[in-house]
Amino acid sequence: MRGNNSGRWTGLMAALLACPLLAATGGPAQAAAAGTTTVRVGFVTYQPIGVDDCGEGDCDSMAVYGQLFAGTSLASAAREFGKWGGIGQPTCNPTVGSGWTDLAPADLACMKGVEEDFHYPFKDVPMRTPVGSGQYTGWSTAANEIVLAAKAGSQIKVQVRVEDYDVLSANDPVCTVTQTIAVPAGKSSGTHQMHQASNGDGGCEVTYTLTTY
Ligand SMILES: [Ca+2]
Ligand SMILES: [Ca+2]
Repeated sequence: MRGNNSGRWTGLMAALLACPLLAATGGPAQAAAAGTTTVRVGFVTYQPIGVDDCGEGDCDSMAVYGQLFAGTSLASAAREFGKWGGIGQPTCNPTVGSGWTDLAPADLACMKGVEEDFHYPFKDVPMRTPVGSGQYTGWSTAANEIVLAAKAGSQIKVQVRVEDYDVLSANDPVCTVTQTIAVPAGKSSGTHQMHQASNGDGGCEVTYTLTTY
C-alpha cells in the first residue's frame, strides 16, 4: 500500500512542479481562456490581535514577516513581505523591525514592526513574488493582489501566514488563516474576512476581496 500511495504522491508532486508558479500573475487586462473565468484576490488589511511578545520587549508589539497565497486547480501564486522564514538585512534590528511602509533598501527584507489592534494595509508594505527556488521578483508596494484563472464553480484557496521573529526563542506563527470558497459564476465582487483567535503569541483579522470578471 505504501508503494501505491508513494506513487500517487510522486505523480501529484510532478504535476505541481510542472505547473509554473507565475502562470497566474497576469494583470486584469489578461483575457480568460475559453471555459475559464478570471479571479482577482486583493489582500486588504492585516490586524494583529491578542499579541503577547513579552519575552522580546513590549508585550503588545512584535516584528513580523508574512506570506500571502491564492490558488486554484489551474494556477497559484504567492507574495511575501519581510523575509519569509528568516532574519532580514543585517542592518535591521529584527527585534524591533522596520516601519510597515519603509522603503529604504535595508528595510525591504526587514521584519515589520506591528502593534496589537492596529490595521496594516497590505498595499503599503513592500512585497516580492517567489518565482522559483530561492528566486524572487523585486520588491514593490501595491503588489497585494493575485490574479488567477479558474474554472467556473471550482474552488479557490486563499491563505495568509504571518510569523513573529524572536531572538531568544523559535519564531512564532501568529496568523495562519485559510479559506477555500467556490468561484462565483459571472461577474462578482465581495469582501471577505479571515480570523484567528490568539494562540498565546497572537492572532489576526485579515480582510481580502474576491472579484471575478
Ligand atoms: Ca518577537
Ligand atoms: Ca518564540
